[in-house]
Amino acid sequence: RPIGVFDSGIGGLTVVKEIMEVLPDEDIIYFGDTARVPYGSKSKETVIKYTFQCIRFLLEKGVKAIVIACNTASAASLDVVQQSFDLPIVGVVEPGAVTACKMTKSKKIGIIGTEATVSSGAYERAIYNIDNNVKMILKACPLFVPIVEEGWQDTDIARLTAEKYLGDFKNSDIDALVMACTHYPLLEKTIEEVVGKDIRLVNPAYETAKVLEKMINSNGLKNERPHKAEYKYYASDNPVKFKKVGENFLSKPIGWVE
Ligand code: DGN
Repeated sequence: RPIGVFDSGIGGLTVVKEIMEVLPDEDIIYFGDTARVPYGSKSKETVIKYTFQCIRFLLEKGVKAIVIACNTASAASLDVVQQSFDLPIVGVVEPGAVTACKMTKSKKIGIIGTEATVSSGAYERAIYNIDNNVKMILKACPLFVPIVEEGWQDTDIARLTAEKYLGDFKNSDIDALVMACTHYPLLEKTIEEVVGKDIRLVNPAYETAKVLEKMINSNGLKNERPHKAEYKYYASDNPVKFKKVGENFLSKPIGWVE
């Protein structure tokens, strides 16, 4: 049975990319809620409602585990959905927090994400659970999402926007910066140019894939039959754009989108 992954849109494919590397024998069904993106500016109640709907959609497709690739949806709803469904569900917040806590020496971490992620308090809670001596600076960077969706991540517009949002990080003593939004890994180069190489960028996607691996192993859900993994993609709107932009996120062709 496949692993189900969903996101508010296309961005979660940065997480799928890592899952494909870490778990090459697993089939994946991806759902991008492109009709209702962005989640980042919506209320917690609405994001929870959408998350339930995305999970039910994936359950109908027969998935054995679910990854909430969207930071906004993970931050708003992971606890609630884990209590409501009887299958392993992995979010991206805790893996991001774990990686950042491992990386920081100064015990000061920056976190950038959507408005909803930043105001949810989910990252503060996750990091305090690991190490309550860590200080955090959080900053919402909402314009990064449309910039990446336009494919403008390596342009002057991206650089100027990053300078405006992240200028303060340059003179702070943070040494790890969590890219707590699915789209930001595509801006990695630009962000690094702006904040400098002394600040290490944390992409929660890799650790998320490792957590998923552990979860499916410990639940006896690993696919033991080596085969060519199958990937299926569903989008709630505009599959043509999904395919075009998605191939950029995934750095490989997307065969089929429904
Ligand atoms: N996928 C969202 C996130 O990771 O927070 C970003 C896109 C959005 O809904 N704004």
